[in-house]
Amino acid sequence: ASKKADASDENGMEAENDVITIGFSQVGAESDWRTAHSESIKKVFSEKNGYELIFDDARQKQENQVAAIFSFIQQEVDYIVLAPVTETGWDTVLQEAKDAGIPVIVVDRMVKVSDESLYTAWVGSDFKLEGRKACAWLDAYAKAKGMQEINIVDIQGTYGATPQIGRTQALTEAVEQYGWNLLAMESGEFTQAKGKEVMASMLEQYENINVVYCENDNQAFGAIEAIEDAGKTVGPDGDILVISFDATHGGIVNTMKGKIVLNVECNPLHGPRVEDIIKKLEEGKEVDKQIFTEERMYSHGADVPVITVDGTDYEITEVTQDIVD
Ligand code: GZL
Ligand code: ZN
Repeated sequence: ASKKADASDENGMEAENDVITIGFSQVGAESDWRTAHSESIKKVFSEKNGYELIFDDARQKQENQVAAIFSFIQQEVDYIVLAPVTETGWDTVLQEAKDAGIPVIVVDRMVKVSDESLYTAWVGSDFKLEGRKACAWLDAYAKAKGMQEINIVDIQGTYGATPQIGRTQALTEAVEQYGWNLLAMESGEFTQAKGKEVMASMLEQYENINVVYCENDNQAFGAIEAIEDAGKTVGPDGDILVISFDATHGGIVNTMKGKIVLNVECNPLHGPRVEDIIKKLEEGKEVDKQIFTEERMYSHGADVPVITVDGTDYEITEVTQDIVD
């Protein structure tokens, strides 16, 4: 435990079960998904649960995350939890944590390091599978609705973030496989404002867009605003179909309304999984290096109730009012 957390009980004895101090370096607060993610960690690592959480919001800048981790090392925290903004550039600071004997648990996006022992475990999603599920659904949906052609644009997430890499790769492979027209790809940095800006510029360049692949809900919210500002409509009976990821509350509400036709869940509730890892480490037990979270799909309407990716079936839940409540 860090020095200041080494509180001793009233008669001066060393408190037998020390508070466990966690340094958490969070990407930022760029999206609703990120807010839910932070809440999940804060809820689990509360004082009443026997933890001291030091939370740092890096405002999507890697240098702020590196500084936070160095500070956690100085404070001699027991564990470091890192939600890396992008995959590369972590070797030096993670080597410092390793030299200080502080286990690092990576959550959400992945780190690309020269030595895998620089982190103890990773909890997150299979982002490429998320993208492949979305594309398999779109192919089935287009066939069910008799769509003659797919003229699609990709509003990408933060370049170099694992979800951006995975979701984009799934789309580019699907474009080849299904013969779609990929008109443009550009990053909306996972934010609503940038997503709106990117959508508006794409609409100026292409008048035949009929599908927008948004790599998170906040970008989808921005894209919907831009599409409607341009006098076009979204939805199954509109000009443009919007596909999104995260399945946040706002994303689900928009899916119920049909403004989003498919929403692929990206589960933000990593708190319990991280606590499970820390408890095992405290007991000196082995932990899995990678833990993937289970994720569902939500659609407007029930045109495509199930899809298959790599021989596995994935059911799609139609969003009706009772799902939203
Ligand atoms: C995915 C996460 C992404 C979300 C976005 O696990 O890294 O970052 O999809 C968030 O909403 O900004
Ligand atoms: Zn409808």
